[in-house]
Order: sequence, then C-alpha cells, then structure tokens
Amino acid sequence: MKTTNLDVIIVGAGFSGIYMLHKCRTLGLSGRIIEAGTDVGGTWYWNRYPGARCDVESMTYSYSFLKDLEQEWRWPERYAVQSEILRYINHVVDRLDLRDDIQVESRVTEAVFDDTTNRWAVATDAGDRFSAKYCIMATGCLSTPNLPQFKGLDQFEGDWYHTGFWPKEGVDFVSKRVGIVGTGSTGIQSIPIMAEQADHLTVFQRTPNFSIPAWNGPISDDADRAWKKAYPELRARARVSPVGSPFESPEISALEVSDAEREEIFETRWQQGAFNFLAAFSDLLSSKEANQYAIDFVHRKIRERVNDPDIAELLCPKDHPFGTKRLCVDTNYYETYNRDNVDLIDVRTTPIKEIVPTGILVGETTYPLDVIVFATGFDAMTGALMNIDIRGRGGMAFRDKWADGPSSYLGIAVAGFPNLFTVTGPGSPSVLSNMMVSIEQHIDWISDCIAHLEAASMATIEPEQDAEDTWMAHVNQVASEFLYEDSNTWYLGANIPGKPRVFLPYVGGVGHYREVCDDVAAKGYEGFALTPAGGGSPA
Ligand code: FAD
Ligand code: N01
Repeated sequence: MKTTNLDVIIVGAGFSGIYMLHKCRTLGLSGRIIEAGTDVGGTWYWNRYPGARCDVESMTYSYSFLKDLEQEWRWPERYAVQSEILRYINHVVDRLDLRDDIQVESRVTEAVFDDTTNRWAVATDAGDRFSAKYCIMATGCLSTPNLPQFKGLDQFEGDWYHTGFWPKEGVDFVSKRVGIVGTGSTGIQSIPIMAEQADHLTVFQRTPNFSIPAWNGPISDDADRAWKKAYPELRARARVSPVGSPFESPEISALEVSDAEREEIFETRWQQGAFNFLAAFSDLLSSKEANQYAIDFVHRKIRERVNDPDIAELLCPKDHPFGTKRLCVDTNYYETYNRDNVDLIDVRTTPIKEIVPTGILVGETTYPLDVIVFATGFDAMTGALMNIDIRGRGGMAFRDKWADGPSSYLGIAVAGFPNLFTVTGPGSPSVLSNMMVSIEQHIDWISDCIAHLEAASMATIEPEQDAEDTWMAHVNQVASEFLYEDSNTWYLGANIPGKPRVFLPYVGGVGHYREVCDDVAAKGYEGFALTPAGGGSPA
C-alpha cells in the first residue's frame, strides 16, 4: 500500500487544524489535514442544530492573525449563527488556498511512532497511509458526541438526532411532537427555536443550568468601525487576560460591597449579557459565599422570567455552584416555558426508563413523540484522542497512559509520544477561555517549536516525565482553589459513565499560561528532551 510522506500530519479541519496547515506553509513544510467530516469547519460543520451560534462575541471569536480579513469581514450579529461561522471558515480556507491539502471523509484510526525512523505512521479508515515527522492532534475538545445508551432507542418509530451530528438538510419540526433530552448550552440554544416550529415540545431535564441572556442583535456600522479601529489593542488585551477576553477583568470581591452595590453590579452585568455576568466580581468562582449571591440573583431572574412558579423552581439550579458548569447563554430560553406548547419534565426525580416505539417512558408515563433530539453533549477533551489508537515509544498505548485520566505537559505534549502535539489539550486553558485565543496561542507555540527543531536539526522533542508530573500537580492544585470540583460536569468527565474524574482544563488563566509556555521555550524548551538528528543523546 502506498504511503504518503509528509513533514506534518494534522488531524482535524476545525479552526485549529486550518491555522496549523497555514503555519506549515509559512514554515516551508509539507502538511496535510485529515478530517472525518465531508468538509472543513469542525464544531461549526457538525453542530447545525437550530439556534447554534457562538456565545463569545464574534468580533473576538475569529482569527486575529489575518489582519486584512479582520478589517474586511462584516459579522452581522453580536453572536454569529453557525452558518455564518462556517462561511467564515470556508472563506479563510479558500483565501489561504489550503483546500488542496485537506483530505476529508477520512477518519484517523491509528498513529504509531517508529523509534527507529523517528516518524509517525498514520492510518485512516479510508485505507490511507501517511508517514510524518510531526503529528498534530487538532481533534477538538467537543467533537465526540455523547449518546447515552438508552434502552429501546433502536425500536423508536419516529426520527431521532444528536445535535452534534445534525443533518445538513435540516430537520422539519412543523406539526411534530418533539422531545429534547438535555438542557446544557446546546439544549438551551435550540429549545426556544424548536418550540416555535414544533406542534409540541417536551423538554426532559435532568439538571437545570444557569443561563444568562445573550442580548444578541445586529452589530451597527458604528460599532463595527469602533471594533475594527481598536482591534490591535483589544486582541492584545485578550491574549494576556484570564479567559481570552478583551474586556476588563473584575477586581472587586462580592463580599466587600454593600447589598445595594452588589445588586447594582449584578444588574449592570446582567444587562451586558453572556459571560460579562461572570466578570461581575473576582471571587464568584472561588468563594462559596460570593457564589451564593450570584445564585440568588439568577434565581430571582428565572422566577421573574417564568410565569408558573412550579416550573420556575424546576428551572432553578440548586445542586451546583454558579458558573462551575459551563455557563449557558440564551435568547428567550426561560420565557419559552410560558408557551402553551412546551412541557418541562423532571427526569432527575424520575429518570428516563427507556425509549419505547412511540416515545419516551419516564416512570410509568409515556410521552408520545414523533422526533427525539439528544442534546446530550460530548465526551469532552479526551474523547477524540482516545478514539485513535496512538502508540508512542516502545509501542506505549496512549489509551493505557491516560486510562486513569489525562497526563500532559502544558496540555500540549505527552511524555513518551515524541513530536506529537495536542491542540488545546487537557491541562491547558482551552474550554475555560475564548477558544480562538487559546487555539492561536497553541498553534503559534507549536509552529515556533517545530521551526526551532528544524533549524537546530533535531529529530525529536518530548516532555520529560518529571516536568509532566509537576505540571499536572500544578493543574490539580490550581483547580482545587476554585469551586469547579463541587459540580458534576464534563469539565471533570462526570457526564461519561466510567470516565475517570479528573479536572481537565487549566484554570490558571490564559495570560499566565502564555507566560509559562513562552518561558519554557525561551529556556530552550525546559522540561522537554530534544534528540539530535542522526543519533546522539537527548539534551
Ligand atoms: P473542532 O472544531 O472540534 O474540530 C476538530 C475536528 O477534528 C472535527 O472536524 C472532527 O471531525 C475532526 N476529528 C476528530 N477526530 C478525528 C479523527 N480521528 N480523524 C479525522 N478527523 C477527526 N468556543 C468558544 O470559545 N466560543 C464559543 O462561542 C463556542 N461555541 C461553541 C458552540 C458549540 C455548539 C460547540 C460544540 C463548541 C463551541 N465552542 C466555543 C468550542 C469550539 O469547539 C471551539 O471554539 C473551536 O471551534 C474548536 O476548534 P478545533 O479546531 O480545535 O476543534
Ligand atoms: O452538552 P452538556 P452541550 N439523561 O454536556 C443531559 C459548548 N457549547 O452540548 O447535566 C438525561 O453541557 C445533561 O444532563 P446533566 C459548551 O462548551 C457551546 O449542551 O448531566 N439527560 C445535560 O443537561 C458546552 O458546555 C455553545 O444532568 C442527560 C445535557 O444532556 C459544551 O459545548 C452551544 C443524559 C448535556 O449538556 C457542551 O454543551 C453548545 C441522560 N442519560 C455547546 N445524559 C454556545 O453557546 C446527558 N444528559 C457557544
């Protein structure tokens, strides 16, 4: 079988893989993306469910390295809809002329490091074979949909869908009785739209979530001009901020203001919408007392927005601290429960028993349905990597190394797996940040590293186990200073039965993390072992 030789193989054609391929071109290296989907876009290719849009403002949820495009592109809304983001990604791919090096409809099944040649042998389900010096896993943090194993699903006589595999042609809900399982960010975005289209919508809720209004709307020409003028400063600020945001970070504690001041600040942040709310006070995610103030405020808002007091109570999250499950951002979510054609079913008290041919059985009650939508999330951060049989030095299996939870140096590389990089991997800020900022930081760092290795004629780079262990201890220690571990979330792998409970992202902040990565590189890749080409000892 023919093997294609490359300098760099990249798995995944989302924002990460696309930028990495562009970087290969600028470094003069041959690179190719292998993508499982039929086209580019990653998250924005797969998640086409009604209501899908970003919840980080589009002006910042876009590449910063394309200075001309940044000025030319006109985002129509504050939070762009999925189709617009996908159009942007396709435009970038064409503008940078990357398409010829993107191979779609090919899933990487195996990546094996050869200790003698120091190269990765990569195989796909389409039967292709590649050999590459560097292997970049741009496989996405939220790219492996989680479909819970509901008994009886195969007998359901209607149609069912997972939001992460939404059909390109869309789904017609008109005159249908629709059921949706899941009330995370996805459910909360799609429920209001489905309710408008369907004859009847039944929402099966296991855990209510905190959601803040998006206050989405068109971006005026004036606002667009102001953003574009300020771009250099805003982007620079985002890069050194805690969460990749250009907006100012909170400095006051919720405990050091009067009740009236606190209420006023919360209200101001509520009116700004979305993640601005989390920035009301510096200690919302670290102090239980401060967090309780946020809980009480948002509960009051939910009770104001929902007419039926019993439904409102069901929608008020009471089992986890505010913001420790990823905060949801909505347009008319709570108000949707005021509609006559929407029912909310609590499947925490009485769980879903099974799917029956005509609908969903909860306890002894069958809810008759024509369509079921599973908005049940993802095997986050590790799922896509664990689905590939990755073998490092001496045939070491990635799946074995991570069997008790991921271990990584800086969330970017793993001891025993030379020249393999994980973009926004566990142990990096990734999903706790504006991902565009984190993706660009990782790709810039990886490209600089590769440029250094090539210039210095190095064969391999890989983390030292000690450096990896020290980093993981730091990741865990910082996480323990926050309230995240008091919540059963996908951040901890708690949504996947049997997944080890480990806090996956790094809470230390985007700006601080960038400094650490830059410092490691400036010190000659401290904590990494580098092997010269043509043999010799690791340095
Ligand atoms: P992805 O976009 O996930 O791309 C990974 C690609 O790798 C996929 O196309 C997948 O098919 C491919 N792949 C995986 N495994 C294989 C394999 N074995 N072989 C071949 N191909 C493979 N982040 C924000 O910061 N702000 C937001 O507003 C925001 N909104 C989001 C909304 C939704 C609905 C979701 C699900 C996520 C959102 N995110 C958001 C997170 C989002 O995933 C990132 O912002 C970003 O798009 C990730 O880009 P990526 O290229 O790293 O990964
Ligand atoms: O997934 P989730 P998501 N029976 O895991 C429920 C990003 N994103 O797709 O909480 C009944 O958050 C589950 O219940 P519980 C963002 O990072 C961003 O919504 O486990 N219910 C939960 O309600 C986000 O965090 C946007 O009790 C079951 C839901 O399914 C991430 O992607 C939009 C169940 C899953 O919620 C994932 O979001 C969309 C079962 N067996 C996504 N199993 C933006 O707005 C699961 N559930 C930018």
